[in-house]
Amino acid sequence: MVQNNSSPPTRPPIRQPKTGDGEGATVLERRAQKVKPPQMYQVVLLNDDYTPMEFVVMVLQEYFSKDLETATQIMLKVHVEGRGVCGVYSKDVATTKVEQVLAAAHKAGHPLKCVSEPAT
Ligand code: TYC
Repeated sequence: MVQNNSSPPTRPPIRQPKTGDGEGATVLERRAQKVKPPQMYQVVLLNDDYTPMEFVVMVLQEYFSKDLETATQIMLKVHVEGRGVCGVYSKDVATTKVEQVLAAAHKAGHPLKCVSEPAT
């Protein structure tokens, strides 16, 4: 089972003992919410000198649902700057995307590298 970082956000109401004023009253304790949003992961493509630009554009379209123009922009950014973010996902989805990209690149005989890392 997947572990979450959540704990019950509130305590159950506390029943006062049946003595004195407020007999049987229900007291609700005010507590701050402790549930944090899950850490998200960005999938990053890395530049190399051999993978064809067309293959990288195809990867961005197929595995990251980018249109041709956006895919081309991201590919060129990676080509010029060395790395570029393809998308931000939950940890499991980001891991799967990396595996899919590496498998497709390996199958096609390209050295394309792709990693996931915590986003912010
Ligand atoms: N630098 C590669 C070339 O000139 C193109 C390329 C772009 C490779 C992005 C990888 O993630 C990459 N053919």
